[in-house]
Amino acid sequence: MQLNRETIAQLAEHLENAELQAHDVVKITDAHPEMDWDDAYAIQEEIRRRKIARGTKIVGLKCGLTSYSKMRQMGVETPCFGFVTDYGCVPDGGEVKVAELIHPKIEPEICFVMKHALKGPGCHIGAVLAATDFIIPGLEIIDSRYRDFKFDLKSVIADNTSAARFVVGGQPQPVSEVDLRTVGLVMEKNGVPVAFGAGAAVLGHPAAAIAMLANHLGARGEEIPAGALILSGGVTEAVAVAAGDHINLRVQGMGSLGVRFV
Ligand code: OOG
Ligand code: MG
Repeated sequence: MQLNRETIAQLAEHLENAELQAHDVVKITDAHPEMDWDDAYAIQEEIRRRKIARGTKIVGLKCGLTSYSKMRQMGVETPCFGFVTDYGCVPDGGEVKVAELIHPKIEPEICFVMKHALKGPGCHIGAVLAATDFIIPGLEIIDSRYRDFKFDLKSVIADNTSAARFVVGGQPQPVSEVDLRTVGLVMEKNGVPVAFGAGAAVLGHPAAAIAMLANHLGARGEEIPAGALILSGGVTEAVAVAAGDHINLRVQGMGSLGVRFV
């Protein structure tokens, strides 16, 4: 750790205020170039603590930057992990108010719901599949608090990996019913297909993202709890959205889900 407790608390407040007031900020590594990975996750942890203290419920975990499309789009090379909240959960077919966000983008994801807890180190896709209750399609609405969505990995980790809103829906399936590498998906914006992908875009197999999360938490003495919902990461590049847009996601053998921006 390079930053002291006061700086971590101050940066968490700064980033969370930007989220709650929907205004952008410059990336925090500009003023704190010395900050390290532990500082970045400590700031995210402090944002989480602030939310829980205010009565917010943490309803799931997320993996980010797990596909090469996303890594290339954002100019980073390593996955990152964050959390999703009760107020971020939008029902299938529901509305997202763009006035509450800065510059939202949307991306298709495969979500896992765990039957058993999972603890690294040494977690692999076999352990993930054995511990999974079911998988379900999802859409994540990301909204980096950084100006023009420009950041480095430490800044985005501190900013809870741009988490803003998410939708799960469609047809849940047991992992035995789906080839998670070849499962295809199409995301449509206002009826026009705009992004296409297959599960293998996420680290070769989306369960590999969940294994990485378990190993990341294990190194910190934590685990993925039984029952957890986990977003495994955007399969394609994220697509910018504005008021009036409607997004629909179709996932092979797993139905479809949608969301409207107002
Ligand atoms: C970081 C969040 C990435 C994903 O699924 O890759 C993410 C960002 O691109 O702003 O949620
Ligand atoms: Mg995502």
